[in-house]
Amino acid sequence: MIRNGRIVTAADDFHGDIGIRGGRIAVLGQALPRGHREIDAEGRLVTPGGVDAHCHIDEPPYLNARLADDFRSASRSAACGGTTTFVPFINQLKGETLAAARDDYMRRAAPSLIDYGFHMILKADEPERIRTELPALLEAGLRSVKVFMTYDGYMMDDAQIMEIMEMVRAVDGIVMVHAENGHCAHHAVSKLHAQGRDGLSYFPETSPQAIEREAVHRAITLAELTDTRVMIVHVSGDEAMEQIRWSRARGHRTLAETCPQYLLDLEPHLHSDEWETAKYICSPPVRESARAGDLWRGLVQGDLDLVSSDHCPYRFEGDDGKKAFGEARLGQVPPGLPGLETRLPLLYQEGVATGRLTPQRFVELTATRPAQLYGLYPRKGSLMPGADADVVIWETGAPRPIRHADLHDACDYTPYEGHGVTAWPACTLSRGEVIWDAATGHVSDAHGRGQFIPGRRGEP
Ligand code: DUC
Ligand code: ZN
Ligand code: ZN
Repeated sequence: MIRNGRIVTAADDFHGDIGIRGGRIAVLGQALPRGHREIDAEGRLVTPGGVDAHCHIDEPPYLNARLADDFRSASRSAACGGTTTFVPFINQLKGETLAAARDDYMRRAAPSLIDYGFHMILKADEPERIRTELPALLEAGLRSVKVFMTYDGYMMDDAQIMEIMEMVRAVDGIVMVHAENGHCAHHAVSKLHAQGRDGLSYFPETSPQAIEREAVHRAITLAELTDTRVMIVHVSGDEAMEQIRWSRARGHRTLAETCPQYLLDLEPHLHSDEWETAKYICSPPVRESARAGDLWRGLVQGDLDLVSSDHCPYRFEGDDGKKAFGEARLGQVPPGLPGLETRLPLLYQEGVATGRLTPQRFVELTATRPAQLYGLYPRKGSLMPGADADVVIWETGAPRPIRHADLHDACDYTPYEGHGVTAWPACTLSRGEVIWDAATGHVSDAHGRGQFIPGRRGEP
């Protein structure tokens, strides 16, 4: 029994108790009878566990660069940050069948502490394999794939993307699109190199908003032509968002995601050519326009559906992370920021504590909507009777600085070092089990208790 909390869901905000039985929510009410175990939530916020629908875990190395987190460390870190379900990517090895890649990721995920689903990243260089193998995987339950409009080996042409959209449409799944025009980005990098302007401070010039805006427009158009649900992932600025608004006004069901790194004002960290800048390099780049707050307005108005982390944990030190290629120059730094554990506290701080978002909208963006879109609702992202008892009890109070030393991932830095937050998960429950207790600093070591949750077909 979770007693006397301020219970916030995507719809409600009330004081009461939550009764849990057999790992599920049994009852919500007031003055409920005593439980076998009582958790005092007096004066505390209680929300559904977070659902992080975009994170990179244990993916194959990119040249010398290697992600620091496997499913053990990533799930531990997620739990301590209030996330009880994540949906990482299956990323196929060269020559591997798509089914073998899926089976491989099911094995890799076995030590997870929290529940999980999967999306699949599709690569450009094996169109025949996609053509022949993807329909069977979709039939077997895969609900979402990610395609890229940039990156060597990943960048697809429009026809290939349309073909994939048609396959995914057959199961009413979602095509996630990394929307940056790779041709334009390549051209910008070559030109900057030729001019000797290849320090890290030129990174924003390699992919300005126009490069994202054009790709978003194209992705939306391809989705319209194939009548497919498209998710524009990691929307970084107002220009991409304008395209999403435009397509919705025309009646299309375009979906969109952003991430904390695009909502906070990180762009000033890109002004130096020193290695330190590498800690803030992700694709698309963080934007100067974040200061204007347009993406926040998009979250309030519903132009954006969800906030994911895009956790991509390359270490800063060592020769297998941000410094893998040895030089602090354009094109030599693998893009990606860690953020699984900080996603919810940062969004709470910058959204709820500042008054930009209601607590309900915070829950909707970070738990309910991602669960709905990827077919995990109402088991996940909800506190309704029958749902999995995935619950976060929050501690709120004076600002506490984020310190990497206090986090639980396997990375060696956080881009948010020193950022003050006034809310932090005091206790995280997954299917009724306490997996994180901040009072004792204890994280469950029951690795392997996490379960694969198959995505249901279509939207609820
Ligand atoms: N961009 C991506 O597309 N993937 C991982 C990290 C990043 O910055
Ligand atoms: Zn991407
Ligand atoms: Zn990503």
